[in-house]
Amino acid sequence: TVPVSTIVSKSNDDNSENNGKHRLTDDVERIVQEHLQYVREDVSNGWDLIHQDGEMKVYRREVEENGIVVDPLKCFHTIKGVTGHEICRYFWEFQYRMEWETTLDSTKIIEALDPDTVIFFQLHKRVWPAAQRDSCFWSHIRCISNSDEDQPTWLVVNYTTPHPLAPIKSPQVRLVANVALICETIISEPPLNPKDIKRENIQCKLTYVAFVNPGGWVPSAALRGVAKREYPRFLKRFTSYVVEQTRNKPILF
Ligand code: H15
Repeated sequence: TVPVSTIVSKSNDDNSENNGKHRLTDDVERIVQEHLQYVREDVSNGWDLIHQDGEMKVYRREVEENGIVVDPLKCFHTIKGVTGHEICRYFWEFQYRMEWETTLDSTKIIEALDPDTVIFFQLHKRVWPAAQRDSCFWSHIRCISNSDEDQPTWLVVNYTTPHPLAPIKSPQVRLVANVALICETIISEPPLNPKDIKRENIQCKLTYVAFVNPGGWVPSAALRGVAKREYPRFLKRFTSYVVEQTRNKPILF
């Protein structure tokens, strides 16, 4: 784990005198709303099921832009014993990232915009036969309450943004991404007293969507091969990690 001192700067905007708003507030809002719409669209038309393992299903649509593979990806999974908040929290928090990420050389927070929104700079592991990539993106975590009875929906969005502390230095290539993790908590046989809910009575329904542009040409077959292997691997490893981490902890609703 890396100490909080790796945070290079707090927001330049003085959020306290600005109703908690910052320069990216409107962008964050727009992208969050787009994901909440998009998550409802089904995958019966034009999507290929590229991986299935128990409850986990990974779909993709083959799309190229100017000869560059930008295949949208949509994954569904159901995980027993954890809440949507727990899944999203472990995905968003910087301190756990290198414990479950296997595709990164490094990660750091270069700006904190508000308590729920930070800007990450990451160096990705080089994937044969492509050059190494980096990424710079805002990452936002949010809870959306649906109704008084229902459990809230939790989500995290990672969205590429430029930043003066992270200039693109050629020959370094930058990934362009729009990624969302959206989670619902299901409680089976809810006891009369919410305090009596046990981990065996909860599960998390997860949807993960990714639009990633490699930011430069990569051979199509190689990139599709990497994606087909790495996304299921990520989902399996990350969700098992959260189950392990939370097993003996109080449930975080
Ligand atoms: O979502 C994942 N990881 C987060 C947290 O590290 C970051 C991610 C992101 C990726 C790129 C840019 C910005 C943000 O949201 C899990 C990612 C799993 C990675 C699966 C491997 C993808 C392979 C295709 C990448 C293109 C590589 C080009 C050479």
